[in-house]
Amino acid sequence: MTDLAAVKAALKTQAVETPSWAYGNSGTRFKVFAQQGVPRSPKEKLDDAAQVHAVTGVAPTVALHIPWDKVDGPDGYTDLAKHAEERGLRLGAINSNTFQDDDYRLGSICHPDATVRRKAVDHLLECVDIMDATGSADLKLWFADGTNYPGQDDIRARQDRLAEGLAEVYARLGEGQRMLLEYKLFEPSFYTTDVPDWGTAYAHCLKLGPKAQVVVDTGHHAPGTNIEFIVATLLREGKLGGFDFNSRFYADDDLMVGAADPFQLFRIMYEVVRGGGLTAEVAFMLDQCHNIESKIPAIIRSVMNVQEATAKALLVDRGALAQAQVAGDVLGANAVLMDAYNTDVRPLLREVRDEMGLDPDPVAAYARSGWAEKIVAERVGGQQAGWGA
Ligand code: AOS
Ligand code: ZN
Ligand code: ZN
Repeated sequence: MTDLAAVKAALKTQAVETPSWAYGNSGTRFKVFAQQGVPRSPKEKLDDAAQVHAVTGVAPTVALHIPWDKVDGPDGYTDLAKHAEERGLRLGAINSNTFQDDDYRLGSICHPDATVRRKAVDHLLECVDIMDATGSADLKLWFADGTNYPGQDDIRARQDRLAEGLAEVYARLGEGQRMLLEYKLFEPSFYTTDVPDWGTAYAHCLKLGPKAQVVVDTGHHAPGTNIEFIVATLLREGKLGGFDFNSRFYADDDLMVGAADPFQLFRIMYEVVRGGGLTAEVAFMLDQCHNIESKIPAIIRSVMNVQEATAKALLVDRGALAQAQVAGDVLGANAVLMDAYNTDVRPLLREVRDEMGLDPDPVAAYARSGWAEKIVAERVGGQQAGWGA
């Protein structure tokens, strides 16, 4: 039997972090379809994120991306953090960018030229300075580094440069700060990627120390990869720092989490629950781009999709499951898991929201709020996010 009160309590405390770049215009390399009313500044991105938190109650932090969210002045970032706080938000992970400058054609911290490596590491160190100012706990690192052709560069030397650069940044981390290393199978490099998989990320994080952990972006694996196994393993080793949630049909599609494969999301969340990962130490971040759909409603829907998968995972009758597993009852064990997955948790989540003093239907609450009309009327010349530029 599952304890419904405990399930509800867990759902009320789960926090999903939304990415600043999802609020701006983004697209593919073919076309960016500009939407009206999108934010013109980092502060306006936070204003939109506050709407998502207001209707869901579980999206209190926002990930920033530097330089897309760069602000000027000595107090720029403390001021931004204050803006967030005034709206009931906090600033979340600081995402670095070592992929947009011409200098990075052959890589950033793995580049063969030490001058370029210096520039990349300096940027990462600057991101830690920003974390000090914003109160952010996490530095999220994703490297586009890699090669396109066999022989182009020395695979092992690139790993050495990576280790050296990461170590310098790791040494700069303060108390309560972490480094979250994200892996990605391919793109933009197509022959080798310097952090292509969880094993490489894990090996570097293990060497670096306890403040270095791995990020699992759900769109960064080969088709058919058993992501929940990776999650279970990383949690077991104390190395799961967080998720970049999104959905994929083909590659790094960055579609709404839970849209393409809600069953996979459930299986992932079950391993999170099973591994005790439903705590503040695992960051549940979204990493998505909303290219053709309305952005704020899509982000609200994504947060709800994470909640639904979490609710189902929490509903798994762990006692009955363990019994069936020990008895070797293959079909029985599978049935326990499927029973939870096939439960319609929407009434439960409506109850949870009602108990939190929220509208049980966040999408409808947002539509009624008038925010969408307000931003279209007030914001002219909205900003493009970095993606799809
Ligand atoms: C890139 O493919 C990665 O998913 C990154 O996590 C992310 O989208 C980017 O760094 C935005 O900050
Ligand atoms: Zn990502
Ligand atoms: Zn990605």
